[in-house]
Amino acid sequence: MAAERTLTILKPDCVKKNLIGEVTRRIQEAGFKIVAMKMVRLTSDTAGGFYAVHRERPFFGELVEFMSSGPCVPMVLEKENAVADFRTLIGATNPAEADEGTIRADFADSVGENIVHGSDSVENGKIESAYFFSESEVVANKA
Ligand code: YYY
Ligand code: MG
Repeated sequence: MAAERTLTILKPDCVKKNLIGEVTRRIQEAGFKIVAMKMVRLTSDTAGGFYAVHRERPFFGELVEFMSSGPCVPMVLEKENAVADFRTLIGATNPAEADEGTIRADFADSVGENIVHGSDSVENGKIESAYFFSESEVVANKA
């Protein structure tokens, strides 16, 4: 059976701080295989569509503005228990509450600008991966 997959986005703050390499290194060191990856600049519409579930939340406008403020790097990651293990690797949404040594605790400035996205369920991981990648862009990585 194929290992579980999750969708991450290295957010615009991660790219601006030149942390693509360091965050990707941590992801790979934790055992995740990258099976799709690209750099994109989201528009307000594509950022808003991705976070549509948060449409009614007070932070939605700022979130859309931030996510479309510069390029970002979505990736599909594969690993056993990928969804939960990735959430553990990145830490809590608010970096002030994130466990020591997590990506958000180490690099994020605020709850709004928190370096990385991680899917919250296997089902949402599939939906979010399809938001960025066609089937032919997701490759087997058996290295
Ligand atoms: O899944 P995760 O990113 O950890 O948090 P969500 O609750 O799904 O919120 C998505 C996104 O929205 C979060 O990464 C930053 C932003 N946000 C915010 O700006 N302020 C909040 N109080 C909650 C979330
Ligand atoms: Mg979420």
